[in-house]
Amino acid sequence: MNTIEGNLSGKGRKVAIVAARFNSLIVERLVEGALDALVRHEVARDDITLVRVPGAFEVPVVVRTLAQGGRYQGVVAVGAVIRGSTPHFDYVAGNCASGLAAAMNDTGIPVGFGVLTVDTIEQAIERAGTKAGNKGIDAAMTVLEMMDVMAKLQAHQRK
Ligand code: INI
Repeated sequence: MNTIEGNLSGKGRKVAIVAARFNSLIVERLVEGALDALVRHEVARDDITLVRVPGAFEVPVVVRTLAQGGRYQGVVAVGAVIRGSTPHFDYVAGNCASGLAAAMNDTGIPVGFGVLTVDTIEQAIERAGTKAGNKGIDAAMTVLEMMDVMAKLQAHQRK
């Protein structure tokens, strides 16, 4: 039986981080977490590119462009969508989540979903480096593992 699974080393891989500026107090912690996880798993700093966009609604188009470009083996998306009193949250969070899934599924490039979709600022803080961890780290770790899975799958198909 063959088992294919990913290791967490990012050595030799190029990764982009796409970050929304909206709710920057939270998002900067997610960017730091993603960057720290990538560097501690051997992605060279020169092989990491950070792209900033206005809000979570704009993240998917940039992620898709990067994923299609052929330079990056993985993309980490970070942002924070916090529910207000109008349906705006649902449109922003919905487009962001479905757009990121579509970008990954259509291109075959792993996309880390480090975009918080929460009801309160307290919930966002909890997930940005306090009691519920840091979702930027989690998204980067997922991308590290998936980049290796995809590389191994491609090698396996050629055998
Ligand atoms: N963008 C976010 O990243 N988070 C939010 O919580 C948010 N809210 O609540 O409005 C938000 N809105 C901006 C949106 O992403 C777009 O930048 C804007 O609508 C312009 O297209």
